[in-house]
Amino acid sequence: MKRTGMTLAMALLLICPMAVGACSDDDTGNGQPDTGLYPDGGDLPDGGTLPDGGPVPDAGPQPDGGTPQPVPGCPALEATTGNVVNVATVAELQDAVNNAQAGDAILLADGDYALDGVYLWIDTPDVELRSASGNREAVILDGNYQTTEIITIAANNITVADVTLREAYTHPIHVVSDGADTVGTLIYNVHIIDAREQAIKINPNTAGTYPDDGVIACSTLELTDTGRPHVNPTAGGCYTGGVDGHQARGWVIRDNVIRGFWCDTGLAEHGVHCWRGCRDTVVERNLFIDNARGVGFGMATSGEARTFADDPCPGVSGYVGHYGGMVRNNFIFVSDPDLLASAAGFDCGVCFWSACYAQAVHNTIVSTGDNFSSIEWRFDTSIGIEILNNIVTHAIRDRDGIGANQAGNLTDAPLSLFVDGPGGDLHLATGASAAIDQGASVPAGICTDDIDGDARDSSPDIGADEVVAP
Ligand SMILES: [Ca+2]
Ligand SMILES: [Ca+2]
Repeated sequence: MKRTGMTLAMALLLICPMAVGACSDDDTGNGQPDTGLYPDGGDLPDGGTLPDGGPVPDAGPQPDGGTPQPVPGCPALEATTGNVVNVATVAELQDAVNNAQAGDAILLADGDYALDGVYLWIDTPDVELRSASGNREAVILDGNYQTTEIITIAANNITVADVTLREAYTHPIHVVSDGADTVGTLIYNVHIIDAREQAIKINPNTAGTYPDDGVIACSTLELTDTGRPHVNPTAGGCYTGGVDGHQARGWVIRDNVIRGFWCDTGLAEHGVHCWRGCRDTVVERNLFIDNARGVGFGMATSGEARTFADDPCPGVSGYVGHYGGMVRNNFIFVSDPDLLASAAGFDCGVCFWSACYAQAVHNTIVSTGDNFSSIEWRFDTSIGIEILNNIVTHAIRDRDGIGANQAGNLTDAPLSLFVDGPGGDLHLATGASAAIDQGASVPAGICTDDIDGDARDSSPDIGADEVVAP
């Protein structure tokens, strides 16, 4: 294991005008409204011992932020039909949120809003909070590491869209169920930069109520080299991550860019992590770049977790971290030499830890250096797992000998199979005959298109990209 000192200052090109994500726990007691004790997920367990992978291969030219990817599922959000409340100052914004009526659309004028401790607690249902221009980069809500949670969503059918959130002391967005279930959250075309903890956290605030059926789409969640030294060093040194969901059911996390969640010391939470009894999470068409861990379903083997009366995983009892769920058509890419040289390195791409009946289908997972597992599953509750048609540069690991339905996967794939393997364009190269048309048949309906929205043909290509004839 290696450590480095300072990270390189790398130019950050925003890949597409969209992204956000994360869920976890904290109890900072810093003067924001009493949200109760968020369930403590405990210290994040060690991701396992990294094997000695020998020298890191030459990654070639370093990416300048990755290659822009088309995002077919991200049209501009429709104009609001709500009752428009225009705001142009922090005071107006705070007043509009605190006095919101159901059906309000709070539209922010372009500008930089220095919150400096001001927070937005939305507990009225059917409220939109979005920029008037639709240009997320033109409306910046900046916590300056003084505001803990910039936006707390504690009511049904809340939309947050077309804005940038910077420098939250804890979570830029926190979705909670506060005395009742919170459903219908939409986080769309939001840019989250440099949270001190997880970028989007989802968890119950009151026992027996849950934050369910939300969507995080077309957003960018990122931790930059500038923000990384500000990460909360508790829980092993790197208490951050993208989306951190606890006990949440039915979330869809799609078409996002999630990048940079790692620390020199400690193991960051995943780019998307749902655990402690989450269910039916769908993670698709996302671009994960330079995260210590990509997607995690489950984590622990004991503790407080949500259970379901309808027995969603026959044959499993006791603590379960995640029920069902699909990880499909994602690119997961690591090339940052500083991440690769960090204490934790690139741990796992898709990580099912106490995740019953989870599916990883048609993902492309590439590291230009080491990677403990491209895909792994562990703990005896991880039954019924399906690993189908993934193309990965490293290993697929059944860590506890549980077994899984595996078909059509290509491991130890060379970078030459991709349009620009070292640079992160993970579309299949012309002539990638080891992958093109080489996938197994998958059950009808579980993966009918690819990361570009291209239809899968009758001979599916391995990985997230289906090559379509011009
Ligand atoms: Ca094909
Ligand atoms: Ca394609």
